[in-house]
Amino acid sequence: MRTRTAALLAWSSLLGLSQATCPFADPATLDKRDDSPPSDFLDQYKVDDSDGYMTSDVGGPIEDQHSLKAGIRGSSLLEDFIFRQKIQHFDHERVPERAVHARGAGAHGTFTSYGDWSNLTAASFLGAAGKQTPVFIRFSTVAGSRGSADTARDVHGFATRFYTDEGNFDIVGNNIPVFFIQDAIRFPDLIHAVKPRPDNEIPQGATAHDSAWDFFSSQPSTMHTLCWAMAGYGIPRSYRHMDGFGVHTFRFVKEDGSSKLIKWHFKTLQGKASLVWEEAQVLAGKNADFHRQDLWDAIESGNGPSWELAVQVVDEDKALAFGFDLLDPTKIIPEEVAPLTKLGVLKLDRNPTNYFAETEQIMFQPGHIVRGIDFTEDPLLQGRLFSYLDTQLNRHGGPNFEQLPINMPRISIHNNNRDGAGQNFIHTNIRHYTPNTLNNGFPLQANQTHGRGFFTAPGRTANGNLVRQLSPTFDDHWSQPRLFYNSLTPVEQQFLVNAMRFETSHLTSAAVKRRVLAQLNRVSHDVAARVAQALGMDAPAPDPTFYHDNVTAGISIFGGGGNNAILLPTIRTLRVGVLASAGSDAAMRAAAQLRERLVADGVVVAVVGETLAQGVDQTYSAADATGFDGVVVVEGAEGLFGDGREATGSALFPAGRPGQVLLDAYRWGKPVAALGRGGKALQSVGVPVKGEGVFVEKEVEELVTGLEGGLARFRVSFLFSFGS
Ligand code: HDE
Repeated sequence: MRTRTAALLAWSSLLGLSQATCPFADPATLDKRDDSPPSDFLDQYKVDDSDGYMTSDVGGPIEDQHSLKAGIRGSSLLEDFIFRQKIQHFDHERVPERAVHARGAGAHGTFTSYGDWSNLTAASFLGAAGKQTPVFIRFSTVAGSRGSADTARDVHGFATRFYTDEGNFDIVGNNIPVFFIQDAIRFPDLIHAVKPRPDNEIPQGATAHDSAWDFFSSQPSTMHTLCWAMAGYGIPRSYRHMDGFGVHTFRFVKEDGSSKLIKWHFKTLQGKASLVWEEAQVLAGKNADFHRQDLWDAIESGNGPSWELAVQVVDEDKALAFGFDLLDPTKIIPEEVAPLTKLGVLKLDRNPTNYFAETEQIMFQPGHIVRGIDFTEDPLLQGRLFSYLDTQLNRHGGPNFEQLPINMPRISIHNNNRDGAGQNFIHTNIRHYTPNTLNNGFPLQANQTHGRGFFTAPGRTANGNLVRQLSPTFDDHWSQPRLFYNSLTPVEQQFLVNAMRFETSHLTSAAVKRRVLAQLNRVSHDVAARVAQALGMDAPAPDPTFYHDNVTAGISIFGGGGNNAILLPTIRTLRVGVLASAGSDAAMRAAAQLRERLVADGVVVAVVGETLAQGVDQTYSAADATGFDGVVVVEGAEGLFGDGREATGSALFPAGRPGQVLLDAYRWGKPVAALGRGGKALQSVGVPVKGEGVFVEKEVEELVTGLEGGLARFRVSFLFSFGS
């Protein structure tokens, strides 16, 4: 049984805390860091309880199932140190949840650089082809609290830590490349507006309420991010099916000090895909853990997700060259203006061992930066550099949060920061000040030319009068939302309109509704008119100042449907429900055959039956279309479907469940299929057997070909009755 003491001993020796072994003690070794991490740095902290006696926190063996009492029916005693310690520890189990992004899930992985990128940056983790760096990514929603549903419509956090050999580097990004506001000082207002009402704490993790849209419509810088969030980007199919973005413009700095402006992108190698809104709402009740479960299962099955890390690179003197300001975080740089350079690939392959110790305690900061990368003057970024450090102090209760195992850099730490609550290190240097002579000047100062130190891009300048205002180059809030809207396919535009209709239908204030329509109308009269129709209000007259017909690449999630659908690069890990009948041998044989065939292609199969008989994974009473990316009815099960309302074959599930699963899958645009006489089930619930995304075949092989093609087109190319 590994003890905490042993772990701490291993830790301090790994970190070279003894001055005798400190790599900085001998100047000859200054640039030769040999702190190569063990295969899993966190292993040394893991506590294995698979044998041995229970102990108190200070190590003595104990029993802790009964408190100490004065007499068998008497009062408990204050002297019961076992009781006090156990209850006290429990009372302090929670730390404050994140003020935003409280709900999330994370995993470990590795980044591998495609090349030596010293032509762009001095960052060492990008310094050689094949160079590997451990990473941890935490995905999240923003508004909901820690126990909220994964599928709330929201911007999603995409925070990545690189444990580089020159210190930790975090890209604390989102799955949407722009943000609601342009100056950090407005962040508390934004979050107060979107969070639940202060009187009744309603609604949880949702923006369909007056205060959110009161703020959005009074603060038009929100329009661009709102459009992304109302399109499929707000309800991704999984964390694995979304891109990530650094949002702000940053800088790459080379060894010689020259710098360029960059934007970070993480491009999903699973393909982009989104849920549909009704499905997301149903999921919030049926499986609030849908996204964390998906990520966990994919990694456990050896199908961990990957992203390519890419940058758009722009010359320093081009910050204002494209008709907007690169310091404005509400703007994308269209890919036509600055193409993506793919720097490397990042793969997640290990789930956390302990959610709290890893996912909850990882403390990201945009200020965790490494040599070769630098900030810009983006006023949102500048404010974040304060906020994240401050929030970590609040969550941890002291300044030593970087010493938590998940936050520890994978290289040794040497500085004169001392003490504080929870200090884990035993510093041996008694001359903990600089300059000193009594410790031979150590630790030395590292900079651009000595010790591969961090340095600020030497070309950066600042001057000007002190002003409390935003630059007028941040003023256009409507051209880019329109660019976004123009770049969606008609089905996706409808998706966005439907989302706006849903949200604004919840508003009670007529003034807010009118202001929302006025803002939408500056983006698109078409959108404003369609939303106004649902609200029963008159559409405002066109407001064409910012109207244009430009489009840009990379916006559409699903593509145009049919042959123009954007295909997913892989259907591995997508889930197919095989609707069978435990009472029919033919159905169970066909289900087994289908399972074998689909599993061979990496598809996850769940066979559904009336009872958990051999070969059945789920009952009809537990199964739901939300759990599947595609659904098949096999021959022999058709008798269970009745007319979609009546249960005809069994009293083991609520009336109409099989038909409900099938119909929901179809309504939500998922491919549905039937084998042989199973086609009757489609007819009995009103699914057109020749409809788009519907595959009725006699042979398993043909059915699998059709169904897998449908899965790759990821449903929305089939979306029909979706409004207008
Ligand atoms: Fe955050 N944000 N944020 N944010 N943010 C936090 O930090 C904040 C912003 C983002 O998985 C908090 O550790 C301010 C933009 C992610 O642990 C807090 C402003 C982007 C995460 C905070 C912003 C983000 C956070 C809450 C406006 C995308 C979760 C807990 C200036 C580029 C990280 C914490 C994780 C978390 C402040 C705006 C992304 C309160 C003041 C823009 C992914 O410090």
